[in-house]
Amino acid sequence: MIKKVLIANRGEIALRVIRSCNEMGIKTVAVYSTADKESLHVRFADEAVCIGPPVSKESYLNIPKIMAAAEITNSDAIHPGYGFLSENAEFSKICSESGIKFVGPDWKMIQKMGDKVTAKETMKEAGIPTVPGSDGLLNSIKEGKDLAKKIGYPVILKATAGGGGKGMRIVNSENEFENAWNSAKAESEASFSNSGLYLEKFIVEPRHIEIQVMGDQYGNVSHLSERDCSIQRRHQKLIEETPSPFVDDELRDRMGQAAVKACKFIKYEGAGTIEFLVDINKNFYFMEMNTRIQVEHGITEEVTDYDLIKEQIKVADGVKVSGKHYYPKLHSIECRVNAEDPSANFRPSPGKITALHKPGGHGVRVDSHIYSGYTIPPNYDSMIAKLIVSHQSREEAIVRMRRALKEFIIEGIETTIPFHIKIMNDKRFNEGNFTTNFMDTFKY
Ligand code: MV4
Repeated sequence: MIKKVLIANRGEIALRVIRSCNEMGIKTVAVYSTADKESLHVRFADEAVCIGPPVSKESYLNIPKIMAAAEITNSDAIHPGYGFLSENAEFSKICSESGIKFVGPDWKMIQKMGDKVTAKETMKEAGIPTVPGSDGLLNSIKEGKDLAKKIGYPVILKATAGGGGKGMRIVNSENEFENAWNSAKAESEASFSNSGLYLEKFIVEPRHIEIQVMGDQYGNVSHLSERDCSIQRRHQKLIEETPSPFVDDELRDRMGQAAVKACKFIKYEGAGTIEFLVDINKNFYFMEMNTRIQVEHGITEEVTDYDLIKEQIKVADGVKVSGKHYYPKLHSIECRVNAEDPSANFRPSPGKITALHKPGGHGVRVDSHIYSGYTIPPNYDSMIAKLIVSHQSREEAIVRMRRALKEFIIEGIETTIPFHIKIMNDKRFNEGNFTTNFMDTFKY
């Protein structure tokens, strides 16, 4: 039985995990860097252990320090949150070898899905649609050019170790191929110490639509419908919503069934997300699988009334998943509030919050670790709050989001709130007429 969980993370997600543990009667252990001494996750956990200096490599990414903290506090399990060590196969392996339950899939699963070529091959075997492209890694420029000619330009080169757009190049014609190849290879090597590239047909103006899944230790899998994450900037999501304005009941069932089939094929345990690219004709293609809880999980919780963190911990403890599927009963939208200045190219804006008013009222959820007087350290991700609103219809949810954004007062730093207000008033956003290219033409 899991009685004590160590949370190997910080900020809002650490707080989020603590909240579910509290409701489950599970004790919590926070770990923190010296920059986070005054953080709420430290205050609200039952115990807290300092694991090092502000720089992540020496604290939140330092596996020996975290394992030591788990040992001295007698923790039964570690929840990794998102980012940091959440998709680190080595960490998951060390946890299991130390008799500490990693809340998430085993290390082999993390490794398999972390290598994009292996993940794609596996999904192909499972019968999930994938984008036409190379069979595994490309061995030479010539092989790439020949294949691109066969498939037809534009094509896209991707890093097998990639994610987040690193090592990725769109190639519009053969004369661009060599330069794209060389820069993608160099970037992959520099970022991941792995220069392996593969090639795909480039899907023009796709939507990024992902399916939330939950699998158990016995092969049962439930899906919890989709999230539309098409509104991104430089591969950072800005706004997510569910249901997607582009997904009808028929497409939802097809994508949900594909995601479940994929998870059953790989015997997936825990919370996961299957990311799809969806083209204008409603064809969908497997893109990546995330083997962690994601930032945007909250909107799914709001529309399905399902606590994903509680279920993650239950599954880690050997509890079964029902195998039934969950469909949106409401419409939910999330705006990520970042400590960034949208009028200065989203430049980070850390510092002290001198005054704060969080919005409230019916259908408003704010997941955040900030408080009045809190100083945002410059060392970590700039997301400081997730503003989530829900309502019966998309139209009403947008109205509610505008209202909540206007109520949200954060003084002392710049935030992305004014930018979100602008999007909530944008014609194309309101029509649900957007793809991953939305930000290319959006003028703030
Ligand atoms: C694509 C694509 C179009 N066609 N693959 C971006 C990050 C990485 N996860 C994969 N990405 C893309 N892959 C094919 N075959 C377009 C993108 C893409 C994108 C995807 C989702 C959300 C935002 C994006 C922004 C630019 C490109």
